[in-house]
Amino acid sequence: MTREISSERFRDRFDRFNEIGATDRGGVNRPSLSDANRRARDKLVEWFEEAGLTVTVDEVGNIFGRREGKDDDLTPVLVGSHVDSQYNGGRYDGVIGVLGALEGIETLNDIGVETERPIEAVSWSNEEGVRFQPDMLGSGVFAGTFETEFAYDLEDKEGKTFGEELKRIGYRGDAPCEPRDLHSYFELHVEQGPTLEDAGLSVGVVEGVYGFIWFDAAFTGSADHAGPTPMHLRHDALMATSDVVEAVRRIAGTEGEDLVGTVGSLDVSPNSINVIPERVDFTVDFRSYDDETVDRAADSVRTEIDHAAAREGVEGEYEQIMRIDSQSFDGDCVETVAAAADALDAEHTRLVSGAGHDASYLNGVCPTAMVFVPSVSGVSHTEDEFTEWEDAVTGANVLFNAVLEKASEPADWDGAGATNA
Ligand code: HGY
Ligand code: MN
Ligand code: MN
Repeated sequence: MTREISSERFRDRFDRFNEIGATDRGGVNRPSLSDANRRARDKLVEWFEEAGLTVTVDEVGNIFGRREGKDDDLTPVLVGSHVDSQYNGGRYDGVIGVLGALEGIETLNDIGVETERPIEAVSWSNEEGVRFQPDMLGSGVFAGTFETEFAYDLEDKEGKTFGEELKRIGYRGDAPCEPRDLHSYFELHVEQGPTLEDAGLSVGVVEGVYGFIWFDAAFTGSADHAGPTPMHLRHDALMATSDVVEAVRRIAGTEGEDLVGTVGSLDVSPNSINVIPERVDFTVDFRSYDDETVDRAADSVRTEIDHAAAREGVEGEYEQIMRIDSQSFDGDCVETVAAAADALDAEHTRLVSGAGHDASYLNGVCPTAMVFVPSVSGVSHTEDEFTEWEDAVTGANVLFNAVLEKASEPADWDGAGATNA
């Protein structure tokens, strides 16, 4: 028997939540550990507590809301996403997954269902990685990939550390952030790509996530006057950078069928119209579902940086700041999502995510799967990000019924359909 959430309450919460850090163009600006992010966290804790959840904040600021089950010794089903955003990002990225998790729990409260297993809603810290790199930091520490001290020492462009900012906003919790026994993890997220919309479908059953690599890179040349300095005497950091930017596009176009490459951030100094650029700091992001493709692209771009530096007579440097392998989700959890979509008559397809998600790290801790809903025009990480509310509700219902199925599995579950709720 399928259960359905309250679309009205979900919508009301979604709109009220996105008033926090709202931008004039209909997006949100709630970067990690900013004041807006603190207000969003405060609102979430308030709603978790109103829903009767036991709230725990861990040492890197991950927020958990636990709903007890009949047998609290059973491992919990974890469900959630993140509420930090891009600078001037979208209203749906992450939020739809955290509020979708809460809405499912509220619905269980409404219908008075006590599940076999505890259910925990979660909001992971620093998923976006825009202010503090790497991204998916809170879930990465939870999965044991990063140490807590590594996270605390990360600095933003103003030299503020993650640890200081976390304490400043009051979310440096006491609970240890480390792997623990979980039954399974589910995450609802907007697709952030065109597949579902192109296919006219409302639900994506996500089978895995691309692997990716991030570099911080820089060229240091010689500043000089843009007028009297002959071209052959220049050591222009931006000219070397432009060779590498062109190379990233070429590598992505030639070294892998699904390979994508991006130079997303670039700072020029002294950044003056009539001064030859002395230094350029830039980033490189390569992704593919094939890990060897990612590694090949990384090798190629390192070679391109060395060659550009030699050609221009500048100093080149690069540092790998993020590397995560591609992930294939747990077959049983994926089938549970597909079965929930079928039971709800939600037309769906299976796909792999080009965007990174906290589920990538949870996949190393417990059986994990994701539910996607369409992004209009496939757009995301901008203020124009949009998902039809009907699709958001369908996705939240699929998530809810998949979680309910798993939370109904008793200790000695034999694999047959478990939901008796
Ligand atoms: O980079 C990503 O894919 C995610 O938004 N952190
Ligand atoms: Mn996200
Ligand atoms: Mn994102």
